[in-house]
Amino acid sequence: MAYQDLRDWINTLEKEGELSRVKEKVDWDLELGAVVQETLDRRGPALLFENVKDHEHTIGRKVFSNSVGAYSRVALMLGLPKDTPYPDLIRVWRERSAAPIKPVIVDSGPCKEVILQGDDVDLFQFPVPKWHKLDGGRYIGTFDGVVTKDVVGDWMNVGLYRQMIHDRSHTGITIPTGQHIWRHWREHKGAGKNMPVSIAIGWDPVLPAVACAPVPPGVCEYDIMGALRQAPVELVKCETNDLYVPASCEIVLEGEVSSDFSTFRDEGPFGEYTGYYCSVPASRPVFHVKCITCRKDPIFQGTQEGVPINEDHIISSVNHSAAIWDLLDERMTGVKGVNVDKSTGWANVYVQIDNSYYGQVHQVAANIWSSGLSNMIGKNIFVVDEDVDVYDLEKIMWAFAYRVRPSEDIVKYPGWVSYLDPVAHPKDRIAAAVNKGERLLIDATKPFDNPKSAEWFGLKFAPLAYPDDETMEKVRKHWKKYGIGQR
Ligand SMILES: Cc1cc2nc3c(=O)[nH]c(=O)nc-3n(C[C@H](O)[C@H](O)[C@H](O)COP(=O)(O)O)c2cc1C
Ligand SMILES: [Mn+2]
Repeated sequence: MAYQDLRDWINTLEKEGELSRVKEKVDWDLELGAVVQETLDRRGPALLFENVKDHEHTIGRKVFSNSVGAYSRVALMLGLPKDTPYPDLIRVWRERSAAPIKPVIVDSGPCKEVILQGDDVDLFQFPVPKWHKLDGGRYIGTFDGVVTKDVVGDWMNVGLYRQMIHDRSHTGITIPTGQHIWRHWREHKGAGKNMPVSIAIGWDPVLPAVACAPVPPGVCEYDIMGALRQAPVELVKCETNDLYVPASCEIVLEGEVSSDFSTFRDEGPFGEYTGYYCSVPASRPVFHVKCITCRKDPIFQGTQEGVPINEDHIISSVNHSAAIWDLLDERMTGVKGVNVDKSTGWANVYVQIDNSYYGQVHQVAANIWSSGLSNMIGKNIFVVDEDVDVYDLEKIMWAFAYRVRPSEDIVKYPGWVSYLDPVAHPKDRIAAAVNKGERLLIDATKPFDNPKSAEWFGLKFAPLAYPDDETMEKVRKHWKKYGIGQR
């Protein structure tokens, strides 16, 4: 059964032993971010901060974070047993998102319990953390859904784009080239219009999980959220624009982004998913908040980005692996597993193939690098055989150690890397959404064209020094009789 709202999700986490309530007073200014970081580093639970300094009497008093920072919680998000393995999460994500479920519109909902307009609009009514010391300000948009439409109004998009508070009613927002919000913004600019924007914070955990997922252009993320939760999203119309948000979400910010460059203000820097500060403060678009609606005693949700492995790396390893696998299946055959690596902030992608035709390895890299997804994903691509567990980094290193002949199997590809990748020095910055840099294909499969060798028992590659299947099968079947333990 789908989660009704953030509170339903928090209750479930608590029942499952996946939540800690922090009753101690915590400062929004750096302390809260550090507590979240330490919890992430300890692979700890989701956190509900109930007592945030300076916010004892504001409209919003609580902060929720580390929602899906463990695969056990991603499994719960999908209504699966907590111990569902990571590869199964990817499989379920792919299967469900292939059958979108359209949202339904309802008349009203809890997100309208409190409505602030005009001079009452005040973003400081919410306990928004300053996450890291070098951040340019308090970041209100870190794990939410930013809703926009194209000019015609046919395509509603929900993406996760960071926002920094400038003042009571303005945030700085990033609209990088190529992102779907950028397409909408460019259309509005072309039509000489400001772009309406609404931001939904705190709902079923699928909201940020899908907002940060690579959903194809033209597809509304609410349809995919419906598919993942196996129930349509109930949407309500915003007060001041034609955008729609989940009726039971905690907080909604409504307003618009101007297309006039003279309205831009400095935004950033911000600790990024690569684990570094790579975006300098720059003149960026401004979101003018004209109306805030929220629930009574709303819970603000956010996340700590930065050095992996954080919540965003966990959830995106699932949704990015699903997207890359979909892309490869569309373009080639024989892909058996995809792992967009959480520990490298998705720079490394490990792909398992059946190694059934010459060129297959190179096609993996060419297909990923030819896609726009490669701006952030897959700087380094490792391809392995079916006998190497693509979800086990130690096995990948073993394949790298013994199946790679550097001059043939390591291919350098010149081109671009994410503009958030510190391999590009600021002096060499090209400004746009990407930077100059090199990519790497590491072919860690058994060489395809080896002749058979008598020394290798008539095989093309040295046989594995591992007990034969038949004996292992027998031993496993009768494991208990050895009295060694259950594993
Ligand atoms: C915590 C977090 C913050 C993010 N911030 C930004 C951002 O500021 N700008 C951006 O372009 N993408 C950001 N992303 C990545 C986008 O959410 C992702 O590219 C998504 O696919 C964008 O939606 P779209 O495909 O509809 O454009 C962020 C992702 C996460 C998990
Ligand atoms: Mn989109």
